[in-house]
Amino acid sequence: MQDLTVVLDTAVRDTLAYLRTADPDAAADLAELRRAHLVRPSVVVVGETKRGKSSLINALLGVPGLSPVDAAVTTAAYLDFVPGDTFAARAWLPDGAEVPVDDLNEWATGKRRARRIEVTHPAPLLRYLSLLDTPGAGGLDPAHATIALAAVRRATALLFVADASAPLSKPELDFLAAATERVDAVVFALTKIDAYPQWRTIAADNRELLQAHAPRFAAAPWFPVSARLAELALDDLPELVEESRITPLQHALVELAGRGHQLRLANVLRAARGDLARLQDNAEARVRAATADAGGQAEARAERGALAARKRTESRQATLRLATEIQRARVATVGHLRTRIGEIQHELSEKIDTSGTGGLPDDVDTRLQAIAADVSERLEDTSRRIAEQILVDTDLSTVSLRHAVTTVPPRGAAGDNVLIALSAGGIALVAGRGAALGIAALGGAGGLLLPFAGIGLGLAAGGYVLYRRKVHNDRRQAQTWLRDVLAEARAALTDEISQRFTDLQYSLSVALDDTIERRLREIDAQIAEIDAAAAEDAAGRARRRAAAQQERDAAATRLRQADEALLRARALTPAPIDDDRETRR
Ligand SMILES: Nc1nc2c(ncn2[C@@H]2O[C@H](COP(=O)(O)OP(=O)(O)OP(=O)(O)O)[C@@H](O)[C@H]2O)c(=O)[nH]1
Ligand SMILES: [Mg+2]
Repeated sequence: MQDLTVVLDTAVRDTLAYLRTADPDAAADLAELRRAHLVRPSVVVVGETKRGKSSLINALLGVPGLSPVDAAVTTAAYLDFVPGDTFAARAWLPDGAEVPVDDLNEWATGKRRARRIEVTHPAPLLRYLSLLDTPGAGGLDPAHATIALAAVRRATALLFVADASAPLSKPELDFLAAATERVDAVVFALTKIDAYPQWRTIAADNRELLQAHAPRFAAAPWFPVSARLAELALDDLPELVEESRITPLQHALVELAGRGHQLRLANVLRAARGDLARLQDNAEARVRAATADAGGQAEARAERGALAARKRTESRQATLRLATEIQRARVATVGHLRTRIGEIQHELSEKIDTSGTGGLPDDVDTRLQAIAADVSERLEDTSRRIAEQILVDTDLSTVSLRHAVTTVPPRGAAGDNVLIALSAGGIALVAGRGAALGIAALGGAGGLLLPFAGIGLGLAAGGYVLYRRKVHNDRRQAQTWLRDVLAEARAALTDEISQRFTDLQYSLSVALDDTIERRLREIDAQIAEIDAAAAEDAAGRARRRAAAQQERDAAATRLRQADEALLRARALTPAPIDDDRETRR
């Protein structure tokens, strides 16, 4: 059987070649989409504190001590390991500023506070994927888990780290369940096997626990590893490499990264599918126009005219409905924010009364981060829902929607940008670094691209407030401080939310107008075709018919090829987002 990557690659190339003559605009957009889809896969390393996440990352990269490991101090920031010629690091501060990092240890362990740290390194594994080290989740403060989950949503795959000291705990299982709602591919690592000779029993226990609590992963492979042995091997005991068992895990991750590439190629094809179907339909209509007798032609013309009139009315209705939906969603989201801030206020106010003001700014900061992550997620879901609904309502889901919204600049370089990519074939999120670059890189695409930024900016504003104002030890003054800080943060976040909805409404209405306009032009062209055919003699009509038939067949061939490749992609890879729409066709 031919390799799936080759099948997909060939289908994408053939489709592009065909579209270059049949519809140059669509071809240009798809070519952009393919380029932008060369975005690298990212594996997010998650697990409870002290399970050995940072040590494992160092072992995988072959660089002891790269991600700071300390028995006493916890990883406190998100560390994003990306490829680069040399080792370098930079941090994003709570107020959004970007600074070079000289002492990674200080930053990573929270002595200096950063939202995110990007570390470039020439380690070979990073050529295939980037790795994100996260602060331990689960068991901890629930706010921490929310923030970790927000990072997880952006992942191509998860590397779930547990250690061999004990079977999976309840918080670990809960976190896994929440994390994998969004991410399909999970690789499990069982660390510290050098220290726990009974690790095989633990691995068996874990499999049973998964069978009971997360059956989807009952058969998932566990990779037993020892970062300690890997480090010794690098020192001067190379014979320990095998015993460290790091290599199989490295290979598995590279394989997974390769699969990400296939999935993305499939997404390009899925976007192209809408264009191919449209071209086939148009050619078919021209065949009919050249075939019909005089009576049939008059009928067809009347039908087309009525369709054009209906489209115009629908366009106005869709714009209205869009405005209503957006308004409703805005009110709901701001209401949700108010409730969440109220909860924090209540919780922390009680904490001041019972245990004083120690650590208050950190508490507020962590909770605001959690809220920002939560609200960002809501915003994304809402945007997708509205976009989908508008498309289905206006019967545009069958029309290739294409509009690049390049007017909105990427915000907050902190990597929390998301693109919502809508195409006739489905809806997907393009997230993280890729999206930040993608907004500029994707001049257009085989679908609608909605730039969407997380609300990191409002969050930064919240953080900034914290740094500007000093909290007092006096409890009454601390209560006032808490109220003021939360009020300011709420105002900043409310602004952000409103801005996002304004952006969304603008993007969607421009895209709607554009799509309907294009559809109307196509209908006009078809009416002109009917008129031209009517004016010709029988021989002329036959020629027209033959030409149209040839075009239709060419489109049909490409469509078949795309569908076959997509079918195979489905059989061999975990089901990507929104597959059922295609099956229904
Ligand atoms: N014996 C042994 N100890 C390990 C191994 N991997 C990590 N450790 C130890 O486990 C402790 C925690 O390791 P980290 O890598 O910091 O764990 P982490 O999950 O990143 O911890 P947090 O960032 O605090 O959540 C450290 O003391 C490590 O030395 C291993 O393979 N074998
Ligand atoms: Mg760590």
